[in-house]
Amino acid sequence: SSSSTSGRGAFIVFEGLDRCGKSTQVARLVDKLERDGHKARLQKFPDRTTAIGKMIDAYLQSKAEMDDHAIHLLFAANRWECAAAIRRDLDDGVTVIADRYAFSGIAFSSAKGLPFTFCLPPDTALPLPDITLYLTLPPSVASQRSAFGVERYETVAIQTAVREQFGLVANEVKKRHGDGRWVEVSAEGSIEEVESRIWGLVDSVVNGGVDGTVGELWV
Ligand code: ADP
Ligand code: FDM
Ligand code: MG
Repeated sequence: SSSSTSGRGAFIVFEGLDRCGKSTQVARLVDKLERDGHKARLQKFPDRTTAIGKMIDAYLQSKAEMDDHAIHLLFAANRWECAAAIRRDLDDGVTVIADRYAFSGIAFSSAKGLPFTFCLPPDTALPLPDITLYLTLPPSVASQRSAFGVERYETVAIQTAVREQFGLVANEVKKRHGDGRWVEVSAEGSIEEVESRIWGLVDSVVNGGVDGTVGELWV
């Protein structure tokens, strides 16, 4: 592929409820891009390897309690500590595939009752994803999958509230950045079926369909 010589990499974000298949699909997509000759890197959010990430990990495993506002800001801080590396990689022609991003931050915190006026500002001016693929799966199906319920937030009631907030987040992205920045993808069916839907959408983005410069979220 010529993508690594024809400009910057694409910034592609995957979002969706817990257990909808994000981590499975991002891993397969990074492999596929590399096989096709692209430079690609997977970036998980939260990045649990950093000092902030370890605090987040303890919170998600219910080993630590935290004020809702404080943990929201830690999730955002965890993105900021990765932001420069994402921009650098994109500039170097690396396609960055993120497993969750700021949109999870807003959806989960607002599902707990925090207002959008509090939730959006901390992520302002983070690298703007070229496209966000929002994988959809009924919470009743997701909850049947292995390991559901292990971490905080993994209840059908919370997931249903988060799904409603993701709808509002989608509207915000489309309003501020255009309809094309947020695409819903059905996560129902086999891993291979979901994968081919995703490849169909990602193809034009990685093969030249991005703006010259990386934008800024909410700006
Ligand atoms: P997420 O990262 O969105 O929480 P995962 O990719 O970890 O989801 O998938 C959750 C579980 O469901 C894993 O056990 C995974 O193997 C399984 N899984 C993923 N995609 C599918 C699919 N299309 N059909 C059935 N099971 C799936
Ligand atoms: N989560 C994730 C948030 O609450 N805020 C955020 O900003 C982000 C990125 O953390 F329950 C939640 C969403 C999910 C958990 O789980 C992360 P995975 O399995 O690592 O994606
Ligand atoms: Mg995952």
